[in-house]
Amino acid sequence: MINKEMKAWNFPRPRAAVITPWGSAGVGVVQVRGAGTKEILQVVFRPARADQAWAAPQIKYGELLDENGEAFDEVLVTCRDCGGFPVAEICCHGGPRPMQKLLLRLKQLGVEQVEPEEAAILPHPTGPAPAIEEELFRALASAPTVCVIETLCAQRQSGGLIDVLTEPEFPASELDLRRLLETWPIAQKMFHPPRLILLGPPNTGKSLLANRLAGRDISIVTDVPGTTRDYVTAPASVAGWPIEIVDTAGLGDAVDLLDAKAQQRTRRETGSAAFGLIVLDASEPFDTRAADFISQLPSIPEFAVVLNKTDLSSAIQPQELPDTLRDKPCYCISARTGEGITALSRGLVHLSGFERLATAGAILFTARQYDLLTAAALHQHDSPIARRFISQCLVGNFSYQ
Ligand SMILES: Nc1nc2c(ncn2[C@@H]2O[C@H](COP(=O)(O)OP(=O)(O)OP(=O)(O)O)[C@@H](O)[C@H]2O)c(=O)[nH]1
Ligand SMILES: [Mg+2]
Repeated sequence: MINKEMKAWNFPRPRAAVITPWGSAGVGVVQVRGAGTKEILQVVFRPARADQAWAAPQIKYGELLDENGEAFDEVLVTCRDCGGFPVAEICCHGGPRPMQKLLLRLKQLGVEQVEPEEAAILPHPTGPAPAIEEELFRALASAPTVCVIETLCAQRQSGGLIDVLTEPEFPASELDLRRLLETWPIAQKMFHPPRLILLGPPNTGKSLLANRLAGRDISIVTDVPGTTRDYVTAPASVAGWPIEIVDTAGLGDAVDLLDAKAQQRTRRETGSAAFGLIVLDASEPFDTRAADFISQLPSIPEFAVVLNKTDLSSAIQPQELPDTLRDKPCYCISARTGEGITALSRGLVHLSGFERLATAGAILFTARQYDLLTAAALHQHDSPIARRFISQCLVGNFSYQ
């Protein structure tokens, strides 16, 4: 419902977005912005001290009010000016209920709810934000891990993508464009995490290792061989990079129909994995189970070997591994104590390709950028048309005119 009072305000309509994750938490933040935001606050928010006008960066403490003027949450509110528009942030108590109630109230007042990605894009002080900055804010809003955030923020700093594309001399050669284009296949993984499959004979510690890498209990761990049946997947941050962990049923001679079916699933999942870890129990000499497993190893694009349980007496050394595994990177770890996990995590960052992003400087982070710079690379690097594609990549729409 948009009332008469609101119609008098200077539209565009105010918009609201929840900018913290849903779920139980200490605090949940709802952003409200656009013309009319301050008037909306006057309706839904009663400050504890009513005598103050809004002055950024002031934080006001007070209550949220429902349609009957009844208080339903105590909140902190900030309101600042951003590119000519007020932007308010209302810090509610955590848990979905107060935020849902606030959003409902805002909807009654004609406030449109938008996705958090949209909330991240604040009006640019000198007109519309250049396309690439808009993309940067959108990407940041969905960045899954700390290294992704750092990599994206670096694109605004010296040596980052914006800096490189705005250099008058860029591209000095076709190679400059090619180098940027080569970052895209890996940069895409920041938003589509590669799958890491844990494979091994039963009872070697795959599930305990999966829990370690994920930083939480995703899989059941017992000393009974054949504990994991259905494979278990979970997003994880490995040394700050996003990787999807896939814990699987142990492979070897199936002991019954259920085990055979579980192993079938393990093999099927291997097909969608970008890379893998072969987890072996270093505390036991190679037995027929391990040999059977290695002889039937499913094919994976890239993998490393993990000798687990180094906290127990070691029966296998890396140099004793069979030929099929000996030329692969090998990590001696204890999933129980955590020993060797840091080195393994670094190895996974290398195997996943993320390592190259950490040192790449400028990278491409959207398909639009990739398409436009590919188009530029199809022309002579310093031709006017190539430069127009590059300028379009920075600022907005391109036309051949
Ligand atoms: N001492 C020691 N025990 C470990 C280690 N890793 C795993 N274990 C133990 O080994 C047993 C099997 O661990 P799981 O993680 O369930 O092994 P799994 O490979 O997932 O087993 P399946 O699902 O049956 O294939 C459990 O008793 C774990 O506590 C380790 O690093 N050190
Ligand atoms: Mg398991």
